[in-house]
Amino acid sequence: MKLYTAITLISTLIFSSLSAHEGPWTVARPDGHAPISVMGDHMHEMGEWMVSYRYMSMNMDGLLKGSNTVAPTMMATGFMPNMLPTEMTMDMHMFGTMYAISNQWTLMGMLNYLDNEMSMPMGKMDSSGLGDIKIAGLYDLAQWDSGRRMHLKLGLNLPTGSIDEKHNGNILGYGMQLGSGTYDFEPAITYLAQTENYSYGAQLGGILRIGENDQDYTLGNKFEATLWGARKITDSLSASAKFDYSRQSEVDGKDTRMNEAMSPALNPNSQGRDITIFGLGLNYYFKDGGLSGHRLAAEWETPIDQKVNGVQLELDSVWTLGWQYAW
Ligand SMILES: [Cu+2]
Repeated sequence: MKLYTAITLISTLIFSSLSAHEGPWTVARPDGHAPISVMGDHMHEMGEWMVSYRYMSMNMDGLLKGSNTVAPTMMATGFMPNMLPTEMTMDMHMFGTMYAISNQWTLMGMLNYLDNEMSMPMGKMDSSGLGDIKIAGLYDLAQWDSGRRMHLKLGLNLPTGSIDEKHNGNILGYGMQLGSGTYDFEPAITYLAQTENYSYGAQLGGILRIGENDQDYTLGNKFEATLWGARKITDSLSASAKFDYSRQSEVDGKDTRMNEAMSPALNPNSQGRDITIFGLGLNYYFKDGGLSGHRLAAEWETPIDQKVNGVQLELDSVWTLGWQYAW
């Protein structure tokens, strides 16, 4: 219930006619960009370029069955105790670029490098390498004079990441693979609003997998809703709070190289989750001087509610650090 109260509160803030500022929405302030974990939140003006780098570190610890903590035993989980994950870290390096071909369309591309590590009583395993490449077009839907605007994202995930990652010759679980193996359609709609000292945003998006990969399985489709608000503290610094709800279904089909009875990591029904995350962030915008056009941002996120499909590690925290430069 806490969640719904929070969402109602934030929605009210966004949609009520709070003293919106005069003139169109502007990017030229620290909260002109969303919290750093939000993708495709802003557009550019015709001819403008942006490059960005994000480092994201996700930490998982302890086991959940549904929404309850479970003991790492055969009895409680139905899996071999020595093949139950105890912790996992996923580090991601994300390199992005944006270019506005017109005032209506901004194109973006993102390349990820992943570094995963998972521990089980039988040992540690890791995988690393290029992930899936994402391309997208952002289309300006509407701009109002009172500091509001709305845009659509049409994104495509290209299956460049490996789904054949192994450890000592054995195929690693779904979560340790570097890509989905499928072309995925990633649409989103984003609404932005600014007042003199505050800004708000809402984004609804999803991942729709197209077909199955060459191992005859499809990762779950995903739905995601994000709401954030930020306070401009100075002309260069803003602080943000964010709620993010996402739901991803289990794997459809299965990778026949994996023995699904051995470990939840190898089980198609122990993938995907319902999760609500709360995040706190800071954006810094270099307005003038030699670093004009550069931005730095940091965000820390932690779940307030999660329910996994089957048996899975519990998400503990996510850190995202980012640099962006537009010209
Ligand atoms: Cu940009």
